[in-house]
Amino acid sequence: MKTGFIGIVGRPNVGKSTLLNCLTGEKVAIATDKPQTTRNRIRGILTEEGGAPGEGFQMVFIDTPGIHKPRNKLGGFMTETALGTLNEVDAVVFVVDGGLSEGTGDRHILNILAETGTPKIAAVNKIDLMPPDAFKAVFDEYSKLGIFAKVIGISAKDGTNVGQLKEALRGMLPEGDMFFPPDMFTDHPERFIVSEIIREKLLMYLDDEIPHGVAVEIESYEETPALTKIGAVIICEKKSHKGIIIGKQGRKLKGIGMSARIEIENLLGAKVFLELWVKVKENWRNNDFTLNNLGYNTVHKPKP
Ligand SMILES: Nc1nc2c(ncn2[C@@H]2O[C@H](COP(=O)(O)OP(=O)(O)OP(=O)(O)O)[C@@H](O)[C@H]2O)c(=O)[nH]1
Ligand SMILES: [Mg+2]
Repeated sequence: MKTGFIGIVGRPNVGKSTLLNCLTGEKVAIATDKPQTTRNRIRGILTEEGGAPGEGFQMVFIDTPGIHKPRNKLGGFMTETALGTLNEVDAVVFVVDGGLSEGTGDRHILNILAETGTPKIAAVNKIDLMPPDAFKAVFDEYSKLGIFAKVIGISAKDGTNVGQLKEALRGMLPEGDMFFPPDMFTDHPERFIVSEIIREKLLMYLDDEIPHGVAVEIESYEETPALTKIGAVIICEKKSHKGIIIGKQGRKLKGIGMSARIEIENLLGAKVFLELWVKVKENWRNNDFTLNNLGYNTVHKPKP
């Protein structure tokens, strides 16, 4: 069968994580309207065994942080993680927001992609928001670069043309054995997904600069037959941010906790008791020790 790894890369907020979820049919990655939502590589697996001989495949998608000009060590880790993926996969999907004009950020990534030998597809996303004539111009622009084996207009939100993208990617993968059991859709531990769900609710409930400065650390995780008890610390950068996160009479934090708990219960199929604390760690995004503790530490060196 066809098996391989596929990197999903692009600028922040273009819809990479939404695409990962659409491709796998599962909510593997958190996706919000805030740029720089994804901070690690997120792996999602899609296996199709049936059909005619030779039609089966296993695709391991690697969603990556949005590539941007870093302003702190966390941003540096994120961009390095994304770029390090390019040479470690069998195919790359470069996602662009069709509604945005090409910026210096895109040109920077395009230059890197042009030098990367891995086969590439450009996915012009959010076509549901684009008038058809606008798509034609973007399609021509990316086609004439000569970097991409294919340019496809998609909507990761409603699934338009995502099947076509999948088909094109299948054709790029080598023959091989499965890397993961066929029913597995991610290899991330539940604790990690739980911390991401809490972070997603924080991003959704908070405005302005605070979301970028929060992180979630699972402190305790206890499974009993009756319920799963989870204790998590929300790290933020300023005392004033802590006050905003907690809210008047603790209302904001309560809302965040409740919506996270409902989703975690769905994920685990168990009753959950979720306890959240908020801690201030000034400038943690530049603190190696804290970054390391939070798992923002793996340096991906491209293959020689
Ligand atoms: N209308 C529309 N919105 C989309 C589409 N795909 C993604 N979005 C929205 O775009 C926003 C960003 O989506 P994400 O999937 O988080 O984007 P990302 O590229 O993973 O972002 P980072 O992780 O921050 O780099 C969210 O509000 C999505 O709902 C699409 O096809 N159409
Ligand atoms: Mg993302």
